[in-house]
Amino acid sequence: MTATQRDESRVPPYIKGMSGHITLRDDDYVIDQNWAAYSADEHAVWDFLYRRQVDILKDRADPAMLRGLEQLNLNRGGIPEFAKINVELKARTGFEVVAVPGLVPDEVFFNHLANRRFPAGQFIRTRAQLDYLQEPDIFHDVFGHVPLLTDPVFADYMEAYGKGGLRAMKFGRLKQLAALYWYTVEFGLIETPKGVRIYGAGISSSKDESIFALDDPSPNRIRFDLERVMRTRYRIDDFQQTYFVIRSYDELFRATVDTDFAPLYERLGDGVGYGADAVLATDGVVTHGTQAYAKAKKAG
Ligand code: HBI
Ligand code: FE
Repeated sequence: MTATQRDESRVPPYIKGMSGHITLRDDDYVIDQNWAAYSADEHAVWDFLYRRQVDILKDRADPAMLRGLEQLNLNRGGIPEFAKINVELKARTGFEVVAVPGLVPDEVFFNHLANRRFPAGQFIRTRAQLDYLQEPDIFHDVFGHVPLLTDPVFADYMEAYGKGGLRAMKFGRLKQLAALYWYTVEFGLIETPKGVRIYGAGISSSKDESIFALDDPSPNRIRFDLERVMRTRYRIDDFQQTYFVIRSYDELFRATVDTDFAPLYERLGDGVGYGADAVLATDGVVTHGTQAYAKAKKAG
């Protein structure tokens, strides 16, 4: 029987398309977390990574992220059980964490976010990958991304991003929208009364980049501007050469809802013109980096 003929009463209520009609999406990549199957050593890897990061982040992460860790009891020890996280998370912002095998196609990813579902990797890295892995594992996703989903405004931004992603696909502007995700959700910094702090999951789940992003003189730190970010190339293989600093999650959310993306996508064309290390005369420069780290790596 094809997906369209599948008995609609069996389709879980949450699989609704953007317009509210049921899309028989049997490719949403959602799997059972199968929490009971994690080994004692996998729980121990989570505990090691958790304790190491929370120690580094206590004066480096945005307090909203640290609050989220507590509110969701991610500090309880062992790999968190999504069913337990979701009781608290849904009550706060309507978000829920769903388990997926790893990276999912962009459209599937956007659709989940648009429906307030965060797709988190079900697997955890091995001890050989403690300091770096390319694919998002459960530590990157649940320690890095999920705590901030307890913040109502950030949750609004993530839903708006998901809806924007589905729209960007229609305009063929995925690259520019991916740059927005990269420089905010993955590698974003935020201004706080106590100074610049980390909120991007790619930083907060990384031992070394949690220090580099705030302390090192090498990278640029530039005030967030939506169009500037969407025009900027980024690194997927190493520390970022530029970090963008927002003043609040409201600034981020407003940027997505107050922008008419059709003319912006027209203006953007299909390039991402600025280099990862660019500093423009129009930039709000917080730190003009030395790029010493990137230069040394290139020379190496
Ligand atoms: N899939 N599971 C998962 N997690 C991600 O962060 C993710 C993804 N697919 C695509 C993707 N991110 C990026 O291309 C976003 O910019 C869309
Ligand atoms: Fe991520």
